[in-house]
Amino acid sequence: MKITGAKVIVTCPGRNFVTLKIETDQGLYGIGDATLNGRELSVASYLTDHVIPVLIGRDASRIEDIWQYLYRGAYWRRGPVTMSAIAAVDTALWDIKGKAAGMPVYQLLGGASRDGVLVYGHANGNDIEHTVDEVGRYIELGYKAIRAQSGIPGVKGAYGVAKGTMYYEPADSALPSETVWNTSSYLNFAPKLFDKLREVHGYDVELLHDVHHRLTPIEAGRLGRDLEPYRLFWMEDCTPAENQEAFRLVRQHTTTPLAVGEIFNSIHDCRTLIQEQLIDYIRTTVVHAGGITHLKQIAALAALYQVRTGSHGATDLSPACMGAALNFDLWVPNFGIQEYMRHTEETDAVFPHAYTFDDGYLHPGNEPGIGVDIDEALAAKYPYDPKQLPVARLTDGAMWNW
Ligand code: GCO
Ligand code: MG
Repeated sequence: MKITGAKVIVTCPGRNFVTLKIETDQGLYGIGDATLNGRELSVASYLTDHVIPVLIGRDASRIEDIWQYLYRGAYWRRGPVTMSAIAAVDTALWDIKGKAAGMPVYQLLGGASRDGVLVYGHANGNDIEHTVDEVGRYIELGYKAIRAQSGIPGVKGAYGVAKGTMYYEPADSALPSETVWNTSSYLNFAPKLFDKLREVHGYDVELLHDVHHRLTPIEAGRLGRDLEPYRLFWMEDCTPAENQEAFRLVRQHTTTPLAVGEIFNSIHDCRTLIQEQLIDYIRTTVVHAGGITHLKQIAALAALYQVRTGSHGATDLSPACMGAALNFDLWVPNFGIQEYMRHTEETDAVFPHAYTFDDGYLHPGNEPGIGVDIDEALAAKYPYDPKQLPVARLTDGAMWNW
């Protein structure tokens, strides 16, 4: 089965998405997500200018060989742009293979290991009371696991607090908006938030929290310890992980489970974290970590150390990524949880999909391939709208990690 054509579709049904569509001489096509929030056109160019020309004429069934060809062949290995581009090709080829076999991708991977994919939703509010109400609303919607983020008194633009309550999108302006971060206010506040959440909602619901790279390792250790009574499912990205060894210090101080990896793009980014059992959940995802082919390797390494998966699933990852992720999640033996932020109705209309939510679980459906399509005519009605992620500064004006 030969690849006869490929194109990149950039569309903005509420937010920007980059999608690769690969066509074959047998009339089958596949799609893959290539969205890198705030840097979308870099991946679009990488695909159009450098990858598509070398795909034409190749055998679409040789997924592994094409992955190796693009990874080794670039010479310049790794990095979010390269790995998102490779992921898009990889996902589209798994989609094609599934369609050729008449099976959903999870069947090709080895079949379902579970009946459904446990997901967590995002509840956020302007203050503790509001966040407590929002968590209650998610419980009513059927969620078994909920991430809670709250505005912090005196902190302008705390991470994770949406303007609306259902659809959160941090990339909100053409030039990065500026937020201010205050570590001591946050460290004093966060335990109070979870104390109230447990008092009102009890311990049956799983609660998660994202620190979004804001703390130093010793501060992260202290927060983890202070949150221990509230039994978090995980504390996410508590400190930047470029230096993986930094997590030794965090780990020495807390038994709160740790999750890291949404900005990783390679197994090498998480090798030390996994092999030294410095984390409990690895958050690499299909689109930013080289596709299903590479995610399989990361998950297999993680399984040796009882580290489970917890893939990133924010709204900047398109439904095409979600469809692929859910097929992966239904199969992967060491699955932990899947993040699920709902897309807007406009986005869902551009990407018709087979996956469904029921009582806290998603299922990828049984359509052949990844179970997600793109309506190109509709996509064309939503032109690219440049948007960037915010930046964060400390109260003295110095740059910090957003
Ligand atoms: C998460 C993430 C996101 C990111 C976003 C950046 O845990 O869902 O931290 O909200 O900030 O994906 O584009
Ligand atoms: Mg996160």
